[in-house]
Amino acid sequence: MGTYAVGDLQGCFSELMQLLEAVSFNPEKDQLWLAGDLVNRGPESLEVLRFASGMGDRVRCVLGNHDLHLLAVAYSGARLKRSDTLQKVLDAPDRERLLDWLRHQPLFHYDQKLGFVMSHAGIPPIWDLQQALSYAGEVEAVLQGDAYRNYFENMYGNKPSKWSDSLSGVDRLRVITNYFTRMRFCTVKGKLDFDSKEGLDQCPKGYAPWFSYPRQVKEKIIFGHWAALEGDVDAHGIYGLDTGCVWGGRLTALHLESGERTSVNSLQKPIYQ
Ligand SMILES: [Mn+2]
Repeated sequence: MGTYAVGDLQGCFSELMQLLEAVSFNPEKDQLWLAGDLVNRGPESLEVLRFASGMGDRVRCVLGNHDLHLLAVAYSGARLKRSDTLQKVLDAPDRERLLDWLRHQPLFHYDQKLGFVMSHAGIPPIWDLQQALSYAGEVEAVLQGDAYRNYFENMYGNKPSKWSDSLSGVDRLRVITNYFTRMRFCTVKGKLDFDSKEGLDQCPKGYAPWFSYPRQVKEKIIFGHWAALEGDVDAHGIYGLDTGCVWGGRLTALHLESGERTSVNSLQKPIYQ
């Protein structure tokens, strides 16, 4: 039995099938972890959602910013952007079942036995494991409860940019969501930067990648979200798995038990050379 964690799919269903074949994935015995951003920008978001939701407990998935965007479009007044490729999901006859499955996925996954945690963007250095679990749980409870439409109406925004335990209501839920799904650079005190999406050479002054600080979570950490890193994270026990498949890069799986990585080439057109 093996556990394979795969980075941002963003609708790259064909590449996922090739990758699962490349690692000889056995759906009877193996488990597939998906680091979020299952949908959007790529061509086959609908196929990804049908596949992942049909896998039952063979799939462990965390929500990414694009997954939340899909839900916000479906459940609140959020509009599709020009670069979104979500219409097929929104028009699908099984849309309610798929969106309901997505809304019930967590922001944070912890496997005590394997000693791994996973979230889409990472974990801010200011939180320990219990805090990460508890804060993710606050958002998950709202997402899975009756007030989820209100959550999506208030989800977007960059403020507050820093955690404080005294935050409450929609501000508290928004900043927790931003840490788990949008974080790249932050300060030592956890203040988030939302301007830079590029590589480490574009780091704003006074900030650093979240994973470069001494951390309180001792488990190994899996994240996606940051394609510009190309999977290259120079921090012990931290695994960046977004290798930019939707941008013409690769789709990457990490075998958790051995640490071995396997990649397949993207079938998408490269957008930059
Ligand atoms: Mn993302």
